Amino acid sequence: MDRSIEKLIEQLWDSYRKINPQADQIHQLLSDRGETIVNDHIAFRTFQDPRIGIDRLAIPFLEAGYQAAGEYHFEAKKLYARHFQHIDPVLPKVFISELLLDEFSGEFRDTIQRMLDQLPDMTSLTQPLCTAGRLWEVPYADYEALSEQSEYAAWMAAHGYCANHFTVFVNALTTIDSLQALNTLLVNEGFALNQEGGAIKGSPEVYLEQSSTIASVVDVPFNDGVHAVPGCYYEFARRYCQPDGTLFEGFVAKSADKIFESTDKKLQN
Ligand code: OOG
Ligand code: NI
Repeated sequence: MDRSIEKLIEQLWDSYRKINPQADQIHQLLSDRGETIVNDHIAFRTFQDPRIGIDRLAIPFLEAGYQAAGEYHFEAKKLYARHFQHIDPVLPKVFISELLLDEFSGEFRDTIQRMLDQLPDMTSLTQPLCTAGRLWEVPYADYEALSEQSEYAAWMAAHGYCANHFTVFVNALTTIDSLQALNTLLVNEGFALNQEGGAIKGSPEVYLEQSSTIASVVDVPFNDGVHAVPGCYYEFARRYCQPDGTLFEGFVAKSADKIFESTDKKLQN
């Protein structure tokens, strides 16, 4: 197998754990029980633009042999997403979404445009886009204005390119036999879960159950100083076999719609 993809994933994990302390804490909690954590998927966010869209973010994964699989539409949130998977089951799936800029107008669109105008010449970018961090400067007032119409846009404005979340593959746990049991353990240990639409999104009938923490708050530099905003979260997924006996490898739009809200300000206490 191409080792550079494993290096990239390690690098993404290293940056992610630095801004989401929940990741290490949950790993510790599970490894203290003797568990080995398997990562189900990694997620990235972006804006729909030829320079930085899904196709661009997917490049290192496609080069490593990943293939495009499902696609998902989120009308109310004005998002489109695709997932990519590799025949080597050791490699996590990759879920990439993009904000449909054409569906916005006026001040909102102008604010995003001011960020995109600062993009470097993307052909000169020496690292994969998914590790590039934030490629623009932004005033906190713009972050706040964006969040009124799209929490996703505000999150992108603040953080740019990094893994938005990693995901524990619950099927691979040996001491915890359901997502409900894992959720109970996490809540008892003091982790706050995203309760939008119920802590567990999905069901065995759609072959996927998911839950997630509420994003950790991080200090982010804006033009006018540092502000604390929601950063990254941790997700937990349990997959079920389909009638043909194969494990469901896709995502469920109705559930994903609520998982996106793990970074919403409204969930912060
Ligand atoms: C992605 C939310 C959806 C899933 O597994 O359904 C998702 C995001 O928050 O960027 O990760
Ligand atoms: Ni996810």
